[in-house]
Amino acid sequence: MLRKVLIANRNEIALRVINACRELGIRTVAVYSEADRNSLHVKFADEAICIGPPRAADSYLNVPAVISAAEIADVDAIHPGYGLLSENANFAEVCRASNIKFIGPPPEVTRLMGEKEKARQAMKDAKVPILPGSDGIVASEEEALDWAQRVGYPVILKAKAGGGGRGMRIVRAPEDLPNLFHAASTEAANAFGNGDLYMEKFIERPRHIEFQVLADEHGNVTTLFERECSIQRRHQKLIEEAPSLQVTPKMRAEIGATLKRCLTDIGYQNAGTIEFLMDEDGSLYFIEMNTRIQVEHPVTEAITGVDLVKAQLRIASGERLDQILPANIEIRGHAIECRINAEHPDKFTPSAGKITAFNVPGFNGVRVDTAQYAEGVVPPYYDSLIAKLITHGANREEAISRMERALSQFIVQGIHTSIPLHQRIFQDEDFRAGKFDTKFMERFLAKPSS
Ligand code: MV4
Repeated sequence: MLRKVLIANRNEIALRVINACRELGIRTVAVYSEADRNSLHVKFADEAICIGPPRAADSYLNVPAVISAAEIADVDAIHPGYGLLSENANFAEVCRASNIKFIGPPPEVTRLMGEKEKARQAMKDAKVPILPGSDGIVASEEEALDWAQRVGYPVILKAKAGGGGRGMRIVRAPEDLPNLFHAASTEAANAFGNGDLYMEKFIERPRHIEFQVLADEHGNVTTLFERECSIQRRHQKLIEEAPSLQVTPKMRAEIGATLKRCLTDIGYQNAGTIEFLMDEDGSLYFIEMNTRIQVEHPVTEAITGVDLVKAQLRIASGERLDQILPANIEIRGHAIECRINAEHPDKFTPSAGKITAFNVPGFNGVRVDTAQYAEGVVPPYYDSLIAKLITHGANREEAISRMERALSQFIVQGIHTSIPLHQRIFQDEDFRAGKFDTKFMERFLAKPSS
């Protein structure tokens, strides 16, 4: 087992990793920025090291500072959490060169999945369904016009180095393509330092469905079913659930078996998520892979009983999946997560400041992952997530009714939060009926009553 782990992250996920380490008897080292001196991850870790000024670029993203802290504290591994350095292959390489275990896949695999058109090709080779589109990069407008004609409009141009919706343009007609090609390429070059684009058939109202996987370091891979993440605004997920009502047991088994083969071939290790779009006919198509633990991992934990972060730590210690997981994992009930953000209710702008009152709900089937507390401060430098509220029930109805009760008992004063927005979404007929896609929030926010 690992002896001592540095957590290169902050907020609820840092605390989540500390708790998993504690259960495994692993010592923990927190790192923190000057803005996070009074954060709970600092208080609850065995040791804590300040790594720089508030801005993430000067602290949590500062590779030499993080590595120096790891060397000073003499850790044998680093858990990157999500965001920040979690999908940075160069960081994983520096860890390797410094003899520190990076808790995640090998840098080569992270790099492959970071190049979206290469990931697409790797999935295609393994018979994972992908959308019709270009073979690799579209090098010019002319090539793009050629591919678009073959694929059929509408198409979507995406950045090879992309993610989060930047460098993406929908093209509905050939006459619009030249301008959109340049716009997407320029945006991608500015955002990612690489303007290369690839192309896919555009799905108008997709659902976002993703599969959780775990892989050990001995070539064993298992899938832990799917999450439905279509309730999102501006590429930020608001509500996630597991399982998806749209995925049949047959699809689940087929996709699971295909992913298992694919990730074994690729040499995947540790936790990962494979994102799919579901079209109007209910077919699933791979779009990208995330090589990290995700924000919404607790809904999978709720329905499988597997502690994914403990599994990550045990995998990184060299344990085999058959030592970590029970022989037969089945889906138990239904789980939903609300991301509680510190944000202004109308403008959705961040609402930083001091929390004056804080009551966390509890009772059967309710989990709250948070690093906030009364009299604590939400700094303006980082993302606005202040808590994840997860409910679990025998079925979706029970998970929903537990969520409604828990939301009503979640009290946060001093800053604005998304709790009222979540309460309104849970009253929506379409949401309650499971009738939604990635355009749901646009329609919902346009309704006069919402
Ligand atoms: C798409 C798509 C429709 N068709 N690809 C947005 C972020 C990036 N991860 C992929 N995205 C999309 N790719 C094709 N071929 C629609 C989106 C999309 C989306 C996807 C998942 C969740 C929310 C979304 C919101 C807008 C657009």
